[in-house]
Amino acid sequence: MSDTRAALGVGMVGYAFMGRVHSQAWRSVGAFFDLPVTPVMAALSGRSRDRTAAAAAALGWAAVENDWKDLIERDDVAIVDICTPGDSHAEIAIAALEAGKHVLCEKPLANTVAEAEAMVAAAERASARGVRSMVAFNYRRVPAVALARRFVAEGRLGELRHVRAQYLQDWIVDPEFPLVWRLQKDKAGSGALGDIGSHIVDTAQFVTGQTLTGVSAITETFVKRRPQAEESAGLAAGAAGDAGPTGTVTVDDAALFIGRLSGGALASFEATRFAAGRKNAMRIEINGSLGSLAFDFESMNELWFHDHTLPAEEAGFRRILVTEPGHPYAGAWWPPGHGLGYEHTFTHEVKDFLEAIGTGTDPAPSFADGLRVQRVLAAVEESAAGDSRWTPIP
Ligand code: SOE
Repeated sequence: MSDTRAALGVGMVGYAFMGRVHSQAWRSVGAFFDLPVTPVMAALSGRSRDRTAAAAAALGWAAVENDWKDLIERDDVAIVDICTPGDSHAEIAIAALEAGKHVLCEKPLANTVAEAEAMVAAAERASARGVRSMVAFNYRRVPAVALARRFVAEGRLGELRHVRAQYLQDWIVDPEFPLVWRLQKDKAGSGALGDIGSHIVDTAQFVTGQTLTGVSAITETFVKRRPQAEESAGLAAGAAGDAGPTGTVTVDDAALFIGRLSGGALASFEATRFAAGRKNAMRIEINGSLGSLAFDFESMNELWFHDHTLPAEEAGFRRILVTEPGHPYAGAWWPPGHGLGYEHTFTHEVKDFLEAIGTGTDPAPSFADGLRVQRVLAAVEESAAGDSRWTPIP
């Protein structure tokens, strides 16, 4: 049977970790979800001609561009997927939106609030013309996290009192780990705060339906200098004035902050790349007047629920295996108990993005949601720089 759905060409910028996992999502989404439009992997853009060609062949992209400006001008590209470091998000997203292309942009939305505000303005202008945009907070698309939001929205937890969120990694505990772009402020905008702290801020706001109204924060850079990385040696020398074998780490290694949510709950956040032994432990626990929820991405198919309305003798956290057909996204995949992984959250992300495009609606999280997270990140940095004083979030 011929496919009568509109085919939408995708052009992706960047082919490192995020480019690879987004490619997996574009390749798989049509096989598992019934979509109003069909994505076609039209072109991949990267600065190195040879490495981009090799990545395109490996990841399934039909053509190659070596300048994103050429990519967004292609007639066979209707969607631009931005998988680059944060310092190029604003420039590429605004140009793509103004060229009438739908935009999916990796998190955090930008490296500054000003950039994020400009992106939101461009997104609102584009939306008026039917051009859609979304920021890639993929953890919203973990079935267990989406189920947690459903439980909170249904009132199963009652009045929310506490949100306790952590994002724990350990990939730079070794002081000899090189000075890669994620450790340089002019490329990444911030360190653990923006890279992984942005995820737990968005997840906390997504699950609770509330927004942070103020924070008090501390940050630390444990390892101040690192060996130059091949990718950044030139940049570090230029940007940080570092010549020679080592360069200055210009971002936070860890950020800890407390906050108050708009519904009155108290929140605590910890984002660190120095939690030795924790590989990708994105965790959230929510305590309410009627019960609690707990999630750990390292056991991503499980959601723990404590129903406080039960008699104490039979209450307690019970494990929900979030693999039933009635659970968010899970029914599209395998029979109960078989489970999903990190990559599936990106397939869910592009599925929701394509559905929004196909039905003429604005997807979530929007660039405005991304700006809201950016304002929290900026308040954390302002508080940490100012003796951790309480810093309201506009
Ligand atoms: C950091 O190492 C990182 O790759 C983040 O950039 C991603 O957003 C997160 O999903 C996994 O960890």
